[in-house]
Amino acid sequence: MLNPVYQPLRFEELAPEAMLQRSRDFLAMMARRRTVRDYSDRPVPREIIVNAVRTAALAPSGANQQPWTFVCISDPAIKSRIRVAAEEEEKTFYGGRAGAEWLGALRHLGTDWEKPFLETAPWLIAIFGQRYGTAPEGGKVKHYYVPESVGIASGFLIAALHNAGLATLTHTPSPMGFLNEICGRPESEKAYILLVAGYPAEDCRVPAIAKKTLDEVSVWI
Ligand code: IYR
Repeated sequence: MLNPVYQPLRFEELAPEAMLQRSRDFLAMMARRRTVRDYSDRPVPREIIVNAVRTAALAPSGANQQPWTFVCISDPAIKSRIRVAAEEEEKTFYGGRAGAEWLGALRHLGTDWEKPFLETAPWLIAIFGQRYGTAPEGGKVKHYYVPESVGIASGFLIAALHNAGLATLTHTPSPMGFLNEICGRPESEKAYILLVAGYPAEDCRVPAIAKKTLDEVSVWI
């Protein structure tokens, strides 16, 4: 066994009351998050996106390989290309490729093939998973638990953006292969989510849907 190098854990212990209060405050803050599909074109300072991506990049990952690339897009020309390509896929998807069962499952969300938010919102973050890495001498490095790692990092990113006062949408045009070409990412990377971030439009409305209750989502043994 190799001898790993260790360092002290800088654990910050909280008083029990502070723990409770913080857990309640975080729950209340996250409970206000809604997926938003209608965006304002108000600009959002780059540093907020930078800090959110830095937060996402702190996520745990398989073998600490951090198998992700966040492509942060604010260039209107690139957003426009993404909208055109995504809508092309979505037209086919809603036109029948999805199948009746899938389209039925989406009906209560009121989504369709049109994705104006891909141009309106100030930021798009294309989240790529690195199926494998490249060794310094060239050659492939196997990556482990890539979808799980990217999913966790995406959760961190969404929470960080919400905490900063921004609305987000986890958009998943399918298939997403066009993002490799537009974002200039190699074949070794796979797009998982196209995250939209910005301020909601003034008159933004969201579907009247609810989350499952604690009893519905958990078992305590
Ligand atoms: N990608 C399509 C369809 C879609 C699929 C699921 I699953 C959703 O939760 C929402 C939408 C779209 O973005 O419209």
